[in-house]
Amino acid sequence: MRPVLRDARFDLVALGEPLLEFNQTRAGAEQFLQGFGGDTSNCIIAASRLGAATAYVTRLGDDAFGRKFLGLWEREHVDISGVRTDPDAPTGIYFVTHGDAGHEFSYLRAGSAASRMRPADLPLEVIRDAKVLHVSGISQAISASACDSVFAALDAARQSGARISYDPNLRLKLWPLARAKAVIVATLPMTDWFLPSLDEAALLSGVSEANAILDWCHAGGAPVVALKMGSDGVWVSSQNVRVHISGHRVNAIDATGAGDCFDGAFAARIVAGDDAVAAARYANAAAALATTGYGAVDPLPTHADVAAFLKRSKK
Ligand code: KDG
Repeated sequence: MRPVLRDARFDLVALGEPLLEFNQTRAGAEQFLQGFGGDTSNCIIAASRLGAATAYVTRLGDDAFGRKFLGLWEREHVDISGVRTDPDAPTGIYFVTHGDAGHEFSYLRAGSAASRMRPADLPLEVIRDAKVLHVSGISQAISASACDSVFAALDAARQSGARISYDPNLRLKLWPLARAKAVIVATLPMTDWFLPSLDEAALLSGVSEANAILDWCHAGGAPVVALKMGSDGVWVSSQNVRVHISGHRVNAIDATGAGDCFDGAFAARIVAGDDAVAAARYANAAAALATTGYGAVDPLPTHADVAAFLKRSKK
């Protein structure tokens, strides 16, 4: 039997690829605002803003964009002792454009520094010092060696007693559904908290109704699932509980990174002692606030923001 969350230097360590973000100012506009993205980086910054002790594991290019990220994580109090610089490959970037169907991502990341992550280079001392390790399907999709690195990190974290948080973040521009499904399904039994969105879980499972999706996740080996439904809230399910938490009405401007904010907030509250339902209630509010500004990182809320919002929403 694995021990309960133990003492460790970091509440949350995330592993994956940061992407410099260029976000269209409105549908059809030619102007793009520079910001920061990359699902696991968004998640770790969200957790840090909410008071968790955090560290990030990745590789950056030795370039201006990589240096921007180092400055960002320093400002956001994210430990970077697990960040390596690759002299031979660039930091990845992506563009966010907006249209009637919501936002669309276009990537310039093939051959990026993070995609050259290899198990042999992992900073295991950082990963072993985590209470929770967070990884995503994007971390696995960017290359075969990154995928191997995720599995090696999961092994190391589990052996040291860390809990595993996993967001499939299905991006079909990065890998075909059949391969994504094979890898994600193989990862499910290694997780403690599986955090998919409704759309991606429906694609992975082949069923569309929330209860059927949750059953599919548990049958695949995920003990606790938070099924993110955007403005329709979230379902939380385990062997003992299945509850729906309603969404919040906010003036949503850009949903980029809202799911990552949920993940970071969820982990921050779990290590603070919440159970999965309480953590999801909090994360649901944090994610709603994350949609009220442009970009993946700028609108991420602080604990004071979330507490005030939850108080207002009770009235
Ligand atoms: O969840 C938002 C992320 O998807 C975005 O920041 C970019 O990491 C990204 C990706 O790979 O799509």
